[in-house]
Amino acid sequence: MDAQSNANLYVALRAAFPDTLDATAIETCDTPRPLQYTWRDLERGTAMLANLLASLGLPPDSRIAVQVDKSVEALMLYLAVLRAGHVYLPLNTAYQAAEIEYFVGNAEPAVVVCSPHAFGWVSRIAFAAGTRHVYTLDAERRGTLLDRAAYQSDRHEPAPRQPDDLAAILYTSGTTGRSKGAMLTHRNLRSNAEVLHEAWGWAAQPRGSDTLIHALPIFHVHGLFVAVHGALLAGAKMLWFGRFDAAGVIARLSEATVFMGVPTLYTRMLAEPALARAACAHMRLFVSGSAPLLAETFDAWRERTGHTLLERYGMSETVMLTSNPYRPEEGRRRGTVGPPLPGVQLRVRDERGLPVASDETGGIEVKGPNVFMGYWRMPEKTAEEFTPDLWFKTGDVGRVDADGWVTIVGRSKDLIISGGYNVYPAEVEGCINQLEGVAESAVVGVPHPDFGEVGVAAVVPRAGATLDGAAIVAALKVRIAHFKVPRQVFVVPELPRNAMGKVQKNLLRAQHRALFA
Ligand code: MCA
Ligand code: AMP
Repeated sequence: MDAQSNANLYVALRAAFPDTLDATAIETCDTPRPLQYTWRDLERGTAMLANLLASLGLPPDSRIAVQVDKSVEALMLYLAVLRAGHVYLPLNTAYQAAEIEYFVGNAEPAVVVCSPHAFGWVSRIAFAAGTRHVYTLDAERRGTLLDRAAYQSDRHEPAPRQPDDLAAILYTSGTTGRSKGAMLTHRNLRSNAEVLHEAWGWAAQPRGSDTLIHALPIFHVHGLFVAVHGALLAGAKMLWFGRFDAAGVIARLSEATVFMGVPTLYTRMLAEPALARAACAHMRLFVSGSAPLLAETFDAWRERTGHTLLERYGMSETVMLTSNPYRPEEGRRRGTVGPPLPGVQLRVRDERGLPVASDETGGIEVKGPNVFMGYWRMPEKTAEEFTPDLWFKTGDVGRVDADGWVTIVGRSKDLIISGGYNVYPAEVEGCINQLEGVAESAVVGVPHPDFGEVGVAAVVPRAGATLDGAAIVAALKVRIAHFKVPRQVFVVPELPRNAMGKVQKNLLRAQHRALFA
């Protein structure tokens, strides 16, 4: 089956590999010595992993849940899952036992891959949930996954997939506190990758001439789909960082042409004296997204490097929605996320669901081949998030000007975006409220110079109980991913409420907004 008749995303990515498979596809930058992976290594490695999965005799829609440190082999596992026709379920390495237990219980994966050091607790959770296969993989290429794959053939025919077959499930926390698995299809991912291939100038370069610095995690849309698909579809080499390191990335910019980051990565690079025009002279594109980009970061970047950041906007449920233009003559603008990408429809509605005039603010709704199929096994939640005429309600608040350019002004969903990670106050409050002696709590986001925004909690003790903010932080750190834990916890006699009894989070936000200034 060829790329025309088989909608498997891997087929499209593979078709873009350069003719010379012996060229370097990925070079590691922060391993003890640099490792070079050729395109042939990607082809063979993903075939062996796909054959291992095939040997398990799983039904096509089986979920393969993966919580491992970033490595090229972890990337190959993602590609192998696509290739084998299964559904990839990436999990943030920061998630702790209770979080993993929820995801595994909800998604019922056939296979779980985790770090060797986490095998004990992860396998207990997985086997209890009915998972039959648990493999391990660490960043040094050790573990049972590769041991087993080593016996497999390095040839594999990509499994036939239809455009609407599932390719991945990405969990995004919900405003009610429970995470929902966004179901993304081969069509969603492929259409978005192809649109970005044109929109960001990959297509206009001679194939194989670009080099992407990849320094984002590969368990979220930005690092896994936007960056990886962009590079693979262009036959571009990747300079691969297991962890983001500002000085390390700057030192490799002279070999690269494209970089993608969340705003925190840009502010951290701006803090490095080595960031200068000369260091960026070889670059053609810097992309920012996943969180609001401050005007001062946009300006400082232009001033220091001579490059204008290209800001774009997207979601786990929709992949990329809008983008500032690639071509400088079309003008990248500060403060806007640009017009909708080709094929994406975007509209703004007021609270009653009625259209607003241009430049008026309202809820952003979208439609297009990139929009997900719904939340895994949550038809009611899915129905709630779509309008009757099937537009997806993003929960972002914004406006569109007369030329169609979109500006995000806020969110109707109660969400904190910290260093590009989403933190849902409802989830954190739920966790705090279960602690002994807690009557109730409220978590709000406040400005932070490094992470853009961080959570701060106000906690009310039960009558007669004595609470300590630091002890609450410590208790949370063994229960939830550390990036979700409020930076500061205030013990207060009561929460500010309005006449209806609703907690006035805006007052809490105002009270603490200068905490990290
Ligand atoms: C780490 N910590 C954080 C964060 N990251 N706290 C709040 N927010 C964060 N983002 C905490 C750790 O738990 C730890 O706390 C302490 O900070 C230091 O951790 P460390 O691992 O050393 O941090 P780091 O390596 O410096 O990580 C910061 C980072 C990372 C590089 C900015 O957060 C990152 O890679 N962010 C990118 C996230 C991303 O890819 N988002 C895309 C989502 P403790 O000491 O207590 O343990 S996709 C998306 O949003 C949509 C679709 C889109 O539009 O792209
Ligand atoms: P996630 O669910 O993790 O994929 O996060 C998606 C959310 O990130 C969106 O709904 C927005 O609130 C936010 N987001 C992504 N890109 C931008 C951007 N360029 N500016 C402001 N917010 C953004």
